[in-house]
Amino acid sequence: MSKRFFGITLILAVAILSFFVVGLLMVDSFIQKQGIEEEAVEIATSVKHVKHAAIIPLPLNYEALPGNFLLTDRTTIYVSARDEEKIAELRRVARYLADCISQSTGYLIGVLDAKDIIPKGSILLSTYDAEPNLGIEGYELDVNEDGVYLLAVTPEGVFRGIQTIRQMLPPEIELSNVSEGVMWEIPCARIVDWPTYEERGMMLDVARHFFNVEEVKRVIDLISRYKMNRFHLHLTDDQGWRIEIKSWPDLTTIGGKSSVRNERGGYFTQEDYTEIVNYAQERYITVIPEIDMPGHTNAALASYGILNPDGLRKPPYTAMLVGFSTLMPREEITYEFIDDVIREIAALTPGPYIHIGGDEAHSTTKEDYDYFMGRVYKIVKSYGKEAVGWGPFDTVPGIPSSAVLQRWNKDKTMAEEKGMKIIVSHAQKAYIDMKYYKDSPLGLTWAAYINTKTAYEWDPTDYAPEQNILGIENPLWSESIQTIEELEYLAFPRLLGHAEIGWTPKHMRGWDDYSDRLRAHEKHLKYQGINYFKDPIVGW
Ligand code: TNX
Repeated sequence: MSKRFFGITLILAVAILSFFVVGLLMVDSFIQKQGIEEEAVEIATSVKHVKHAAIIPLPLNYEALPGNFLLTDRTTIYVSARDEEKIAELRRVARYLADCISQSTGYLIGVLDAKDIIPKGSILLSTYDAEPNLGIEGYELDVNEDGVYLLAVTPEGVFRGIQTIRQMLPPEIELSNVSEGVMWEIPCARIVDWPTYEERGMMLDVARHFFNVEEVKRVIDLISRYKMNRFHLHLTDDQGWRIEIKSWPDLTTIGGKSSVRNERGGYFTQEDYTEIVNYAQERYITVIPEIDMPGHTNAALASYGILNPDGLRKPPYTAMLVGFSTLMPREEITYEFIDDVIREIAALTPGPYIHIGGDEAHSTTKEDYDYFMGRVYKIVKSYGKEAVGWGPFDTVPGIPSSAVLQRWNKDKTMAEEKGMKIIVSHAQKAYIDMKYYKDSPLGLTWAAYINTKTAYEWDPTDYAPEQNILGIENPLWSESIQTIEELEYLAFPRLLGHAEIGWTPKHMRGWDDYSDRLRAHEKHLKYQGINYFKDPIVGW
């Protein structure tokens, strides 16, 4: 073989080899590229693009605009207000939003005071120059591609607006751990929103079965998500006394032990109660404590013999039927006792109300009932609070127009005549301790079966004249529930409908639209870890 031939062969061989190598590399890179593309397709399909927001309660004005705001790890929350006090409060509210965002996005969101112009991609929370007609809880929310601007008259209004923002984000925002691969978009929109009724609340009965501080905090947190602003704690009943009264310690050492079927007793120390009140206050929720009297008092009568006609303690009561017990309306010791209880509770309660019960006092004559409620009313006033009571407390001559009636049935009433304010809690619609359907595993049935649609399709004006209505409240009595999961099963999703009835004007509400939004909101419920009832009527 000549040298030359060998040279050519070598060149050819190298050329062929290189051709193969390059070819192989190309194929490989093609495969790799395809892999990347496949991956990209995968990411793209897992990326959540929010097209429209399903907000509950429905905002008063919602104008959808093209585009999205994208939340990133560079997003900062700015606050601005006229005075230092409001700025400090807004910083706290901003921190709350930042924490909500951080836990699911993994972004460390900073909070800064706004100076002049804020950078693109930021969120601004401001009480600067808001329209006064937004009221205490109203807000204006502008979302565009450059930023999110939330404006309100008060930090409370900003807090309510933040709940709207959270619902506009992808549902993964609700998760308590970091979620990868989500585009944290908020659809561009302009919202101007405020509530129809001043009070929108929930009542939790901790007397029939006890719920502890952590569980109660969770409930408060959940109701705040739907812009509720009142939390009524039913603290005492025949089956249990749940609030420490330092001057009458046996109320909790004895009365705190029992519960329905003795399944779950317990009580709040005054420190516990204060922790609950503060937690609620941070969410702009007013706690309304209830001491139910003169009936529903067996737990007190079981704690102190001195409150009974024969001087002997009653046995604890663990069954469910009520209406048999009564404090002694004509004995001064009763009022000394009540004075102590109301004084201690009033001192722990920053809100303006104390609920004094007054329902189902079947063992008290009407004359005694009137005398009793009139005196208790004066005690409440003497500690600077206003009284709320269940019907028929409004029929008592000594109850003036400034007191508030909580109306739960259609019994004869004097509230309208007196010009009293009314909280509407009609048992056949608003009692979320009722079963959804005949075969529901939890709940009572005496008032009605209330499915999600029935719970939604009513209006406060069906039960009281518009000018008297202060708001609405959902009582959750706890005879049939003992755990937070059971509590959530009865409360959700019905509570969302009530939140909307209290917030959104009647003419804007309709089941078809609401159930569409509820379906779209389902993942938000799921990712909040709520044990909601998958009511078939919603179309789930
Ligand atoms: C009625 S309505 C009650 C409560 C019960 C509830 C059960 C009213 C003010 N009182 O004592 O727990 O029904 O649904």
